[in-house]
Amino acid sequence: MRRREFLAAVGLAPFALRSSLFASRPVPSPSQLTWQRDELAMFLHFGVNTFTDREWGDGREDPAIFNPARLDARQWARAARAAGFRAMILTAKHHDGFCLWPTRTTTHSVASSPFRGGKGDVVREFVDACRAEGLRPGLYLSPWDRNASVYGDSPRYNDLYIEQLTELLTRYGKIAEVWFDGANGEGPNGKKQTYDWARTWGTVRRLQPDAVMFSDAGPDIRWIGNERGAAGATNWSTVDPSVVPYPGASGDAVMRMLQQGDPNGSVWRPGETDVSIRPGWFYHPAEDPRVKPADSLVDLYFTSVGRNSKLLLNVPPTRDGLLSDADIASLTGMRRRLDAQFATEVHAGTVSVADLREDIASGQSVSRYVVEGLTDAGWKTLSTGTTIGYRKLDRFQPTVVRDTRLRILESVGDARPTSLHVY
Ligand code: FUL
Repeated sequence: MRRREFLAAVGLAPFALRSSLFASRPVPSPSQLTWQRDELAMFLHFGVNTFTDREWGDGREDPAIFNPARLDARQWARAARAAGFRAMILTAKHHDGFCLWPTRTTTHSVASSPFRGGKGDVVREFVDACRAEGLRPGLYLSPWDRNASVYGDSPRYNDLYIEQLTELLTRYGKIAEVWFDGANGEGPNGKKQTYDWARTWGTVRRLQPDAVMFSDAGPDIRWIGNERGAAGATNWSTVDPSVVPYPGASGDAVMRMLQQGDPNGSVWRPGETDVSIRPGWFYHPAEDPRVKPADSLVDLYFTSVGRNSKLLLNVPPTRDGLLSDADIASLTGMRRRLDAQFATEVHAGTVSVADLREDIASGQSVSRYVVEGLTDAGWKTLSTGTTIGYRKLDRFQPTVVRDTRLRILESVGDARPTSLHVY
């Protein structure tokens, strides 16, 4: 079908009157736009859990077990790039507290391990590999730390955490994304740790002003609300920040806000969809037969990128320090299928996928639309939906058409040019 640029012409008259009310609708920052356009980021869970075969270490692991003898971060980055990923995020520290870089804050790190004779730095190798392959590096620093003796002694642990963050954000050049979860436990003193998120976020802004920060509560990127790989079918990039006040907040309203955003939200905070290629986040040999096949990865692409989100797909390195052949085969298959799917726009013939895009640089507005195809029996509905945003991908019954069109039925604020391509 012909490429269609839809101006605010179709069925939008009532909204034109209201447009001045929405003159200050939120728009993405340049960093948020770059983040979204990357579409695919690879998550790498790696650390002592890789060697103990656990998902959550308890902090008592002996650093001597960390010995990825064949570690090659370039292999991770090459596989990511070949599969169309544009960024990677590494667990610099997970809940067990083991640091993948030689930190001054604790001896519980690679410096106490046999890796590279105690002189290794996985974070360094990771960022170097990202840069060599043209990928943007990101880091996950778990706030929950089951090794730190001062965890639970809130001000002291917060100082330590800021020191670790400062090391990560000052030693390794530009970091594109800093990833925070809300995991929160008690320290050895039996007290629950109180995090200082304002200080944490302020530190990132000061040291890496172009980085985006991810957490349930942003401030730049929000969690999508599940680890199954599915953004809401309705998914606004704007949110009401008061509904999710801090990372780890729970409840129905929180989950709804994470999944769907809010059309009248005051803040631009698009959703990131994190999911693992395997059942667990860390590598476990027993899960080798359970690597998601290429078709499932394509499905995940449709339910994340295709729902105005970004896919953060976890592919965990093995004990050797390499991505496994099975994982790479699935990634390669996914790329082949996606390339084939979107290789040739169909102008007349059999169509089964609609690719819709709003120009989000100036915000998000479409709230209801229909895609129609001209068949021998006249115009027929191919797909209907609510939000579009950066990208909406609809799969439908293969249909023979002579033409297609997009009709925007409702929008919030000014409707903007929205494109339709069919495949
Ligand atoms: C969660 C963690 O508890 C999991 O282990 C994993 O890292 C996931 C991505 O985030 O908060």
